[in-house]
Amino acid sequence: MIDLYYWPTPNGHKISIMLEECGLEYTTIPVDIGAGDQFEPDFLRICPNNRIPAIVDHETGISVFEGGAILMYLAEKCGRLLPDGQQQRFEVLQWLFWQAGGLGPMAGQLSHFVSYTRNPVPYAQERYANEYDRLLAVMEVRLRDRDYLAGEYSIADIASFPWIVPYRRLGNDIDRFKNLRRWFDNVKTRPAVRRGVDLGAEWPRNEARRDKARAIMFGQNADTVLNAAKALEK
Ligand SMILES: N[C@@H](CCC(=O)N[C@@H](CS)C(=O)NCC(=O)O)C(=O)O
Repeated sequence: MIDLYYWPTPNGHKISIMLEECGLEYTTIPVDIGAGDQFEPDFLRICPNNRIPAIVDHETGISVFEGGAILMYLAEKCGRLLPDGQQQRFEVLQWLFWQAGGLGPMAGQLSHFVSYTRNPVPYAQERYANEYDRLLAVMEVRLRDRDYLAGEYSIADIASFPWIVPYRRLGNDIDRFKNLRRWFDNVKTRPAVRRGVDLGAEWPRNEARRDKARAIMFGQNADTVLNAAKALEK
């Protein structure tokens, strides 16, 4: 049995989708990031980065944080969505790391400056909007002659999909990108993807707009981490 430490956000969806694709049994443990659950000692022992998602696999005793690492772990566990052959494996891994180091962080910052900042910063908004736009075009070109990022459907597609979902809110329009649109529609209609995205959809979703949540999520610095670590020592 796997424990999934989760909140219904794009990074959370990567793992709920993956668990559904693999058909693995799991228990969902909500980590309300707007209420500060990411600083609870039990969670920090698993994820010192105070960010969801994380998993604990009770069969092996292994815990993993960081979406990309969790996807690799689960793919190895279920023997699917990350091929064994070296060339195909690195086709997938390069796009997985592209998502983790590019699409995810850029879309995340864009989301912050579009939806959460109280003081609009046009330079920041434009900078991240342009970068998100550029990354969508990278996908568009890549998908010209293949159905999925690494040829076959893989953890690279699962990692990328949740950050394309909010394209409208992020001020983009993927109808401009015919191949990306086709890919998006194909991934979106997979039953496991639907189930993964639906997990916790009915939970409160506007946490970052509430004052308390804003202070918790957007007021973090080194002291936040050092103080939380002190509490762990007790
Ligand atoms: N690089 C991490 C990013 C995880 C992440 O940013 N998670 C957000 C939710 S989408 C979070 O837990 N935020 C809590 C906070 O900001 O305190 C991953 O891919 O797992």
